[in-house]
Amino acid sequence: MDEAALKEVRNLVKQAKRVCVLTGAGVSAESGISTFREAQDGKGLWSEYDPQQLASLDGFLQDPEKVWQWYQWRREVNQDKKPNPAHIALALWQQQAKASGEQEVILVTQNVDGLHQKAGSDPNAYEVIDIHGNIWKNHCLQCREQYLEDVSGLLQVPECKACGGQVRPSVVWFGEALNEKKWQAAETAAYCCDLFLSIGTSSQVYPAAGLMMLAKSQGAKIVEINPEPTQSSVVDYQIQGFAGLVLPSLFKA
Ligand code: BJW
Ligand code: ZN
Repeated sequence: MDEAALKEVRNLVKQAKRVCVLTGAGVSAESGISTFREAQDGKGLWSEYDPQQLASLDGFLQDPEKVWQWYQWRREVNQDKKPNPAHIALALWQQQAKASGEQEVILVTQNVDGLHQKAGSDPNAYEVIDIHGNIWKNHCLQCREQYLEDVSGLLQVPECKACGGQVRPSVVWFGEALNEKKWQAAETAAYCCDLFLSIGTSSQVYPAAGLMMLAKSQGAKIVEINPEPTQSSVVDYQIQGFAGLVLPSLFKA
């Protein structure tokens, strides 16, 4: 870890008034959840399938059962996973910032695993904005009604109670628009912040990857935390390391 950069970022963290944190799959890697790119590189079960094809409306329409079972398998693998020191450090930071009233820390996550929420980041207060949805929820493809039945172990696509349509996981697939309210809140957080932290994301998937540029255009300082830094030209401070190690050390007094 670059101690000099860490020291400078520690100061930025102390001084910032409005912070926007964007997290990606790398933040959950230390909880044992494989990242999207790892899955794409063929690690683990289902490796013969392309996640980019499975995580799409076309993929679902072509073979709903296959896509449904892929999500059921991921839910099963992820059900016992727990927040790691990165999730916990961020939740504590948010809580302390709120209590002090001196900082606003808004967390925008691309992760659908719900681990930020489990760590205590509060979705009701819009302190965590899950722009790609939540893998633990389902809704009807046709009428969008939420499906509240327990689906554990179910290998067939359930039918909507209201209209008989096909039930799908409440995540945002490729080619689908993000929830407008959530996306607006995320854009506002990026636009208004003076410090933007990009943690554990490859910054390849839009529109999330554009938030960093939006923050930069308004003069925010940009910090990236990733063991494999991206080549983004807008980053001011790159901290090469694992989120679960870097974040707790960032908030040390
Ligand atoms: C660590 C670590 C450790 C490891 N600590 N770090 C502009 C240009 C080009 C294309 C587009 C564009 N705008 C839109 C598009 C198309 C598309 C897109 O971006 N495609 C790209 C592939 C090019 N975007 C969309 O389709 C979006 N929709 C859209 O734009 O709609 C327009 C529209 C408007 C109006 C009407 C209709 C349509 C939707 C995107 C939805 C993304 N969904 C997914 C799946 C969610 C459900 C599921 O999980 O199954 O979200 S895709 C997948 O990628 C998932 C992730 O949230 C997302 C981002 O991935 P992330 O988090 O960055 O993970 P990785 O794996 O890529 O990276 C992990 C990183 O962690 C690595 O860098 C590691 O080094 C690091 N790491 N260990 C810290 N311990
Ligand atoms: Zn329905």
